[in-house]
Amino acid sequence: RFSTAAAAEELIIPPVQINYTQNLINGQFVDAVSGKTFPTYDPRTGEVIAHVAEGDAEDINRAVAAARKAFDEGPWPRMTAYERSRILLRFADLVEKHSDELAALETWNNGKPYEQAAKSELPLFIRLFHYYAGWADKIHGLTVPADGDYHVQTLHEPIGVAGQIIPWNFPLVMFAWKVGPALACGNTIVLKTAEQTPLTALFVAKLFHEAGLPPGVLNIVSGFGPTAGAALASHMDVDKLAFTGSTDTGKIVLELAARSNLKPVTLELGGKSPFIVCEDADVDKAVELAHFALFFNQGQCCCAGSRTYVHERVHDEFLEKAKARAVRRVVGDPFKKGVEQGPQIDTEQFEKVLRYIRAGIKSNATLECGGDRFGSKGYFIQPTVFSNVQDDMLIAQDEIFGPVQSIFKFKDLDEVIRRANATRYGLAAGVFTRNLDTANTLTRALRAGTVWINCFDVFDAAIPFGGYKMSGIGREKGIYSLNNYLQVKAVITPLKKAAW
Ligand code: TXE
Repeated sequence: RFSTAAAAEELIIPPVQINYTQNLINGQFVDAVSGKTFPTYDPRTGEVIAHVAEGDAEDINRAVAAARKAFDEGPWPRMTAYERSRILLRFADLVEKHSDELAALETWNNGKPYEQAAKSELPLFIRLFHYYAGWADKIHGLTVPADGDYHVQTLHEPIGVAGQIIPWNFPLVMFAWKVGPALACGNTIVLKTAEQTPLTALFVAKLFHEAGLPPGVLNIVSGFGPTAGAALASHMDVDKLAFTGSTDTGKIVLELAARSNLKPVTLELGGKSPFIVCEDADVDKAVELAHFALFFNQGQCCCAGSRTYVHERVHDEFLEKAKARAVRRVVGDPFKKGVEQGPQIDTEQFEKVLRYIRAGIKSNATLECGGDRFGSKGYFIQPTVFSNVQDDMLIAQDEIFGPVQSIFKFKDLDEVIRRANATRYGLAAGVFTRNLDTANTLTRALRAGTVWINCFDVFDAAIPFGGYKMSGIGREKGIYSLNNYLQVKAVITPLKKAAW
């Protein structure tokens, strides 16, 4: 049980217990077939908080068989869309009831500030399920005015068994982006959580069954990528794959999908998003937004504004203030009130970020502040700012995925457009200006799936999200996500008595 009474005044921890550590297959919590478990950690300390069933290919086989049966024979795709919608809404209500515990568990296993989990991610999770519950009974085909004497219609049918692989940076939100639309369309699911953060998905999946979800519709397997993840991506009985994670792993799962049964794949991958501060910007506001765009969630966001381009006229003032803001950033126990930044997720990510910081120093970018670990235990890193960053440096090209802001100087719009687009990624971009023409010019020119103008990280359920170039394939959220989980069937009937 996780409740430190002595520190209770300082910490805002609702008591939470880890009740679910087994795989959830066909509505039952079960051990891994191999009997194996793996540890999951508290990133504040690196201590083990639970041992979780370690699913591999055999567990995936069982989960897919359950999902297949639930799809082919079970009530879920056959019940009315309204009934499905009601179950999604009941689930959202149950999550709301357990919000504090879920936010605490999310923070405990992931390290993100509790206030962020509780005030922003849980409400967004609930909103996503309300949104997709609303779609469930509004999915329908068309009548098509084809040539000839035919009545032509399209049926929009669920695609079947969806395989979903999610990362650790937003365990609950990623669950909602994937599960919400798939269930609204009447599919069944096998979801593999990230090995770093298996706990909250199991908790909410339990709540789904309390809400009346039939067994086998949503199966959750914890485990590692090359075993459980690869088995799911290459399974012959999985009809669709949705993946969020690194670009390198995205390539692997796309290949596995192609080599097995050619299942369609949506990919939401890495990024190196530009955040462009124009010459007319209110510098104080630009500094705050650019800071948020990069440092939010310990810098562990696929869309992080990790290349801050600042116009030369405001550059020096911006730099001083950006550095001061980073120095002021409150790092510490994510359960403490007012803490803005918790630890990185695990030792690999912690080491990776520190390696990039060393690479930045070596390539002669100027280290303005930070640059090292924070404290002596856990995976905390000091908020770090580099200036004099050049486009060809490693820190300017690779996704660092940590609290490291890189500041670049530019002279004019054509130049910044060219430089902002000179990346293999194309997930998002931020633009900070008061000039409408500048905003319009940049919006049209930037090759990115999302452009935030004078805002950043606005993640409404209805707004589509996804990447250009090597940031991914397809869109999630909004109406766009429904197409990922539907098949279109064309039905043609002669109007006149045909000569058959
Ligand atoms: O990602 P992986 P990792 C980026 C970020 C980070 C880097 C590495 O730059 O530093 O990726 O993180 C599963 N077959 N992002 O190693 O490997 C894995 O188990 C099938 C960006 O955590 O992509 C997990 O569930 N599945 C990102 C998921 O893929 C496999 C979020 C993501 O892990 C697999 C996370 C395989 N062979 C990291 N190998 C974003 N877009 O938000 C791994 N997995």
